[in-house]
Amino acid sequence: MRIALLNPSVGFSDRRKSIPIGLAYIMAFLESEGHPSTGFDFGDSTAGAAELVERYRLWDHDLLGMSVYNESFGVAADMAREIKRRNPSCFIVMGGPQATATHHAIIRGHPEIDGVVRKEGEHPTLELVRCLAAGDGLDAVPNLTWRDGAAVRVNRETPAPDDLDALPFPAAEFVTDREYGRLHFYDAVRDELRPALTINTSRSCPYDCSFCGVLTIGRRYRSRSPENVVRELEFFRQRDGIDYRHVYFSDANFFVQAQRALAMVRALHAADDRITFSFGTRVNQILKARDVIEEMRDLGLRFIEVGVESASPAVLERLAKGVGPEVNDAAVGFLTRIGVEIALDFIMVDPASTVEDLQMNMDFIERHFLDHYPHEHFYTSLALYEGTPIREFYEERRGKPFVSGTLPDTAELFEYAELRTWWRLVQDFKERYQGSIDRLLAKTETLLKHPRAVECLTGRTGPWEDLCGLQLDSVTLRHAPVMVFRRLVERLASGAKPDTLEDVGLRGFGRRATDLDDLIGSASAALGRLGDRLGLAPDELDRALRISGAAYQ
Ligand code: B12
Ligand code: SF4
Repeated sequence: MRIALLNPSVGFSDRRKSIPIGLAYIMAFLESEGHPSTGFDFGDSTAGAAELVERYRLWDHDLLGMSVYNESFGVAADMAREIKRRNPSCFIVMGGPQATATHHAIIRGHPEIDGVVRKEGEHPTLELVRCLAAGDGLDAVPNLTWRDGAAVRVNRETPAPDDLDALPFPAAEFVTDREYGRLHFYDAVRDELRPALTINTSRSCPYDCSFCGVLTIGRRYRSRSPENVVRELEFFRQRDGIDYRHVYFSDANFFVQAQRALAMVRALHAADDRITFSFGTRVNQILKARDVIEEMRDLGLRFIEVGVESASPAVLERLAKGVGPEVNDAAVGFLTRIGVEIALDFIMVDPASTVEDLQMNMDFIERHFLDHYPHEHFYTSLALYEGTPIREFYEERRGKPFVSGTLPDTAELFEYAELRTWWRLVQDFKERYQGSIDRLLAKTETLLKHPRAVECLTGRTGPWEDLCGLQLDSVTLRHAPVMVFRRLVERLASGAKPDTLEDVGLRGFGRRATDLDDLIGSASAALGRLGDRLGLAPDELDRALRISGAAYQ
């Protein structure tokens, strides 16, 4: 049987690119049961559905499974239609968080899709393969929702696997149309770029955050053993011939049980004491086990992706975080004090946010010095994933449902005019300036680390004063977004109605108090001049940036 598993495009490139882990698990499981498959990862492809179907002969399979995010459902359905047009007998099945949440509606409304496997996919997909290969009916396939004539059939559910150690490691290769380089981690502590691996050590999460798509996949938290996780690292090191030195734990919530998490990293450290690692978790858990976090730091913990989400009590309540802003402050303060980096999960605005909520968020970001880089959290908004309580909350509030299969457009959801202005102007800033600021900061950082620049700076020789000037300008550029957004939020709070960024104020930046456009222009010119004076080839900075890309993103 010709089987393919595919990750459709979400329409943009995710910089922290790893293989689609869920699909890799299913592929490895099928393989271990004698059913090899081909993987396709078009997660950040910009090519059209028909083009990809044709170029990779996606129609030429007996079974094609797609992993569907809310963001990718539309593209996935387009691909399914195209595949069916070319080969009506290809069985198309969807899985993943979005498909699980909307299984019934998909089968009812999309004749091009034959089935949806709800929740965890390994065992149900194997049963599906067996039934299709044997020409049996589909009644016996657990977790499958499928079309039986005019009826939608929702098969019984099988419990998700308890023993995660029994699953084969997610070893699968993916064909992709946009080559993504190997995953890296830039270790600022040792100023070193390290080959990195993503490992998932547990499934689900026992919390109830109202916006979280993880919960649609199942609520039962389960964990792997530390030994099994260490074996996975060794397995991939051997398979790839790469000395992976950083582990990104991709668990929805790695720190649910502090002692479990500690056992995991102690085992990794015992296997290789050069290993560093990072994970995501909640603020209350960090505070409950500060001693464990400190021990983990000593064992190589470099950063935690912290689910702060908001600094407003009202928004935190809507998001059902179960913590107040003071807990966020305490956790972030603690991590900063002990020297563990923070990757902030932050939702700057949700549809019912007010200017006061915005002010609290801006205060939080500035209070903890999280305003300089990356600037992503200024641009985030709540995504209303299907199957989540917060989506239902806003449907009730509006008195009508959102269109199934789509994410509502943020710009159209705001309940207050000030927030609509905020969103419009912040997006305008992003479009006009953020790309140039990112590129300039990355290049400046690369230039200032170049041995010839370091020599000038430390010896006060050559163009060292100009290098210092560039350094100062880059500090201003780092803070430019927060300066503009602070001005914006204050103007909105005072009742003003700025129409453009110019009304907000794009003047008075840096040592020469220039316009933002002038500052960007003069810093770029200085960068070029300094490159010449240091004798760097014109593309040397671009090359260095490409190599160390992960470090500055
Ligand atoms: C790590 C992670 C990432 C990583 C790596 C993801 C990857 N490539 O696998 C990165 C950072 C790249 C990432 C990116 C994104 N992510 Co993400 N991610 C996660 C996270 C935290 C863990 C994923 C993981 O390791 N899962 C473990 C595996 C074993 O589980 P699984 O992926 O769910 O797969 C199982 C089932 O879902 C099912 N299944 C999945 N696909 C299929 C397909 C078929 C055919 C079948 C039968 C079954 C099946 O079977 C799998 C095995 O049991 C999850 C939350 C979570 N815990 O799932 C969010 C999560 C999946 N991500 C989410 C989102 C939205 C995204 C982005 C769109 C974010 C964005 N807006 O930028 C991008 C899209 C990536 C892309 N281009 O493909 C949402 C999805 C919500 C939704 N309803 O759509 C989640 C649920 C988090 C959330 N916000 O609530 N993500
Ligand atoms: S703690 Fe994280 S994974 Fe758990 S429910 Fe909340 S957002 Fe989801």
